[in-house]
Amino acid sequence: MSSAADTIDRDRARAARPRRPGRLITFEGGEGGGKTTQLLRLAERLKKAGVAVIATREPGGTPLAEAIRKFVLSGAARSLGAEGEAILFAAARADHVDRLIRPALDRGDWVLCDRFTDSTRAYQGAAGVDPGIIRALERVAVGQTRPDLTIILDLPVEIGLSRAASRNAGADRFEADPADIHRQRRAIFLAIARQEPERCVVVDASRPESEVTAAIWQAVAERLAVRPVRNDG
Ligand code: Z5A
Repeated sequence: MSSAADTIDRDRARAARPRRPGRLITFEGGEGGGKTTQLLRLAERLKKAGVAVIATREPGGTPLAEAIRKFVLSGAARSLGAEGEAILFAAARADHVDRLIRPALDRGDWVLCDRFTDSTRAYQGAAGVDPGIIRALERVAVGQTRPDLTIILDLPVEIGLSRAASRNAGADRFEADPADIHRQRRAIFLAIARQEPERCVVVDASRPESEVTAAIWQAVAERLAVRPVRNDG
């Protein structure tokens, strides 16, 4: 069990961020955009370029956060309401950042994360959670550990849902929502990209996989100054 002193140390670590040597790249967007596929491709490419890479996901990435993932995606937390689910996503994220992401960045690793804070803004935001609550939860969960680059994989909702359906046995808690909610989430992701262009790059994910991979590599190489070792898409 962690002590009060451990908690205070973690709070201090969140508040006072030294310039960290690693990089945090997040993949965001609606269902079926290819986040997992493209994250793994980028991880391989970066490894070939000599970068130490950690691939992870949200909700999840640590045993506690994976347990929260199972609970929330099963729909078991639905009766808590959208605010309650937002709190659970934030709790999972705090553990993920404290135990995996921040230590990796401090070592100088590059962390590639499948969904992060923008998913709470889009999914819980579209479900009606007040933006002030979302921002407060974000501060508590991540402190100063913010993405260096966010790739938003954008595509029409219908294409994304049909891709996700072809991959899954059944829709989870969020995939099963009406198309209108999916459209609102897409609009929020695009609004985030407009508001934070220095952090976000929107990639047209309706294109073939290799074209999407090439667009992502171009964004990473340009914005984070990685030199490609090979250029095989
Ligand atoms: N959630 C939330 O509400 N709040 C939060 O704060 C967070 C999350 C962090 C996590 O689900 C759920 O939690 C998520 C939001 C919510 N909602 N849902 N559902 P998840 O992690 O289990 O699933 P996901 O993130 O939604 O994954 P996905 O959208 O289903 O898939 P994807 O990772 O974007 O795509 P993929 O698995 O790489 O590809 C899907 C299929 O499409 C697969 O068969 C691929 O081979 C195919 N594919 C990929 N790219 C292409 C291209 N370019 N062309 C054709 N086919 C392709």
